[in-house]
Amino acid sequence: MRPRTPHPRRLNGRLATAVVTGLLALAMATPASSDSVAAPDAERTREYEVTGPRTPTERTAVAATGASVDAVRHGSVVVTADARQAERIRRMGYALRVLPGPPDRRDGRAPVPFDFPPADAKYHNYKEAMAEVDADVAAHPSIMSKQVIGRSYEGRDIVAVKITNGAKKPPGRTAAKPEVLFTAHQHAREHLTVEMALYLIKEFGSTYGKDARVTKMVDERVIWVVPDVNPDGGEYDIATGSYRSWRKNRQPNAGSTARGTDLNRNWNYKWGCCGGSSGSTGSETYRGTGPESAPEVKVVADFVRSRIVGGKQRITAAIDFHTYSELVLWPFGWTYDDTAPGMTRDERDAFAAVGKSMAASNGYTPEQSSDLYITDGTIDDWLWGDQKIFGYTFEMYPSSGNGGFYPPDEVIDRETARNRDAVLQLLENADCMYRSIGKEAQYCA
Ligand code: 0X9
Ligand code: CA
Ligand code: ZN
Repeated sequence: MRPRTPHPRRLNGRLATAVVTGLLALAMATPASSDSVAAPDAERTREYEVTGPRTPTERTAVAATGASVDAVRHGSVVVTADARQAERIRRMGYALRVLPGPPDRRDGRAPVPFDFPPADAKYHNYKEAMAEVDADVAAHPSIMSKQVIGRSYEGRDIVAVKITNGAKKPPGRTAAKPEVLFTAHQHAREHLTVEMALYLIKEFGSTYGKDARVTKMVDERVIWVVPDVNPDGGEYDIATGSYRSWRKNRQPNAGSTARGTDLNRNWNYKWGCCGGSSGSTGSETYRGTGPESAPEVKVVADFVRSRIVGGKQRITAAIDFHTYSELVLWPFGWTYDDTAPGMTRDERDAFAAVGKSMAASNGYTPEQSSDLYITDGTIDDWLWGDQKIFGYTFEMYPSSGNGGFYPPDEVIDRETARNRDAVLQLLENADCMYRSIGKEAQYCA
């Protein structure tokens, strides 16, 4: 595949392409720094196993160093941390063990700029993902359409695929169809989530009219899939042919050489409230200068708000896909409490009932997100707290272990299909989430 331009908004046309190709060739010669400025050593992050923390409070304290908590086990966690964050964790009295870096899947072959290494060729880079979306939409025009809902910091299209049969109405319903949102790839290195979104689009397209459950949901719901919330981060992560374990977007930060905002700390609900994000630009969980300061978050939040029609939010339920740990998570992340202002007992129980039922089908572990550690400014807290959308976070394969962000492409088919039933369950519940706790009459009459 030809090298693609990393900054489509600012560089257009043939001359620019030639310039960029030249720059890329230079960058490839020094794989550690495909940016014009190399990241200082202090900003280099590694994955560590941290032995000791065993409670949510202890894990939240580890996260408060600015490291990202990548996996939670009994009595230990896996973190991504720079040298300073690692030292702070060490001073808390915990033992750190450096884990091997991302796997080398180049198979001894020359890297192709902005593409997955040969052994992982089944993963879709941004251009391939967009081509796949276009092909699916073109193959099923009566039930699918694509919208460009905005652009990333570097100018890449952020797209939403709408899946519904507009000619069909749910039986006995006069109200508009309930809408359900699936988002993927807030975190750059979590490439399996893009495959999850592409699987859903392909599956709904190819089994409509053949599979009864799919057909009913395409007829009676409006399904939205945003397959790539963080295209700049994703492309940066694969740009040199060696995975970079990048998490954030690629927005520069004023007065700092460290780039990027953690998109899943930038949503406008209790932003930065509770020690579940960082105000330091170098942190893996940097929350940005203000809520929705990351263009990618603003684009998706504006899209969600655009689904308020006649004063009513049409989206009732959502899943935001992440990796890894095999978890089904529900809000809130900002508090350890099960219920809080903005979450009644019945609401929490409906979240938990549908969450546990979905987890029973995919074998993930269901829990409130703060059972892991405190987070603030996450999408699921915003979806519920601000929009009253039943928003879940799925942490996909693998369950734990190093290299968790880079499973080989051989697992894509199995691990995306694994969530088919859970996704259908959420769609089937989306007209009345309270049916799951036997309170349909009370809430959904
Ligand atoms: O920290 C995160 O954003 C998620 N984990 S990840 O390894 N994919 O970065 C977990 C978020 C859990 N909290 C909420 N969903 N609120
Ligand atoms: Ca492979
Ligand atoms: Zn994530």
